[in-house]
Amino acid sequence: MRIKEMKLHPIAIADPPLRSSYGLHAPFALRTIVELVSTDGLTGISETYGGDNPVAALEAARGQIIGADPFQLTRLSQGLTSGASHSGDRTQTYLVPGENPLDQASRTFAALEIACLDLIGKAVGKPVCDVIGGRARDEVTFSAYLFYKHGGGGGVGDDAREDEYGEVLSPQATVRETRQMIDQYGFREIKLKGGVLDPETEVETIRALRQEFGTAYPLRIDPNCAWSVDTSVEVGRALKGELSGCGYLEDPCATLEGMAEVRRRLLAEGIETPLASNVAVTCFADVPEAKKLDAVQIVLSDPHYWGGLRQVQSLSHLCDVLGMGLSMHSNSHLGVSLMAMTHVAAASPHLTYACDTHYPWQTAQDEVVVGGRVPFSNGAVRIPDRPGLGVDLDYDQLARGRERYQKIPYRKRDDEAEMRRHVDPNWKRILPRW
Ligand code: GKR
Ligand code: MG
Repeated sequence: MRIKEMKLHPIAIADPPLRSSYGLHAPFALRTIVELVSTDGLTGISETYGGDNPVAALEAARGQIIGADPFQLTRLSQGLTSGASHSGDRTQTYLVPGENPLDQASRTFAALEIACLDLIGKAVGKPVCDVIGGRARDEVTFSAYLFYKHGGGGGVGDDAREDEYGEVLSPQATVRETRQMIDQYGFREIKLKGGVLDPETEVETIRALRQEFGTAYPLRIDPNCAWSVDTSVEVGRALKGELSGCGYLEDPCATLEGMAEVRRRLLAEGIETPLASNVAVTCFADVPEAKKLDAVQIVLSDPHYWGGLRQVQSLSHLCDVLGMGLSMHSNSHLGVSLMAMTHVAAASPHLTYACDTHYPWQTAQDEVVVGGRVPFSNGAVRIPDRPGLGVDLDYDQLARGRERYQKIPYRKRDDEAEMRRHVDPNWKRILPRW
């Protein structure tokens, strides 16, 4: 079996005005759907980052993927990543990968690897998680991923979506948002994207969530480096009880050194809340350093930027060996990504935290998989009893996504510019802000 064709589908999907320390989500998120067609007439699919740069990087790999044997992933990876090294500003890496050659190469390879694994699964009649070594679990749990947000459901004009959650800019509104999301999806763990309101209000939000949902729902907060070391320690102290158990404090401040200091100071006060990261740790080379400094106790994996499903499995093993925990990060995405995340989480035994997902923020109108939205039951997605990723493309929906992409001016994510356009003309991302 050889790959004879690669089709790239840049699409745009409505995205609500979610806030984070990066700024504001634009009314549309950009994604790219990849199709690899084999000489046997099978098609493997994947979903990855959208916009000009990711599409150009995939285009540049066309010569290496056409004619390739989808089973020979090691060679493909060598071809795409050799010579690339990590550089650039880590606090931005997963938003704007363009400046970091290894990040971009890992992402390009990941998109191709996932489509190859879907193809292999279809060729041998097995689900992807069983192709990559077999599953440790049949279903994967996800967390309620809460955002402070402005009013609006995302999209514009004919593509404007219903505002399911309304404006959420206070602790009370966040409790309402959480209740609504949990009622709909059955999530059993909760993550709040912080770094938006002042830290006292965010502490109050976490306390309100604890009061409403009780200790059975582990809580996490992730301000994406918006706090200084001192503020991170203060929040860690204030939320000592709330973030204990299976909770964690994610990227409270920038850099491994900053995180290490927060950890030292919290431990000195007897506070063992683990620190998690998808900003200070974004590649394998960061992991030993994070361990040595005791800066990070839980790494957030992500098949889209850690170099595919098998690299996430390697990361799972590495974290296990080093005595570190493993969770999973997400960005705005549709069902193809959700299934790739589900398959790899099922086949990564050490991944014990409920994975992040932005899925509740997208709608059926934008979904590109046949049958519409991927179902959740009790906050979990089951591995479908079907070969490959277990989802097929709805070509009418895909065409709508492509048309939407053509209509809009956005070609890369820029939350800071969006914030200036809609909320505050002088807004800048300042680290630390508090
Ligand atoms: O969607 O605004 C967002 C998030 O802040 C996202 O960009 C981050 O990648 O969810 C992410 C995180 O955990 O840092
Ligand atoms: Mg994070």
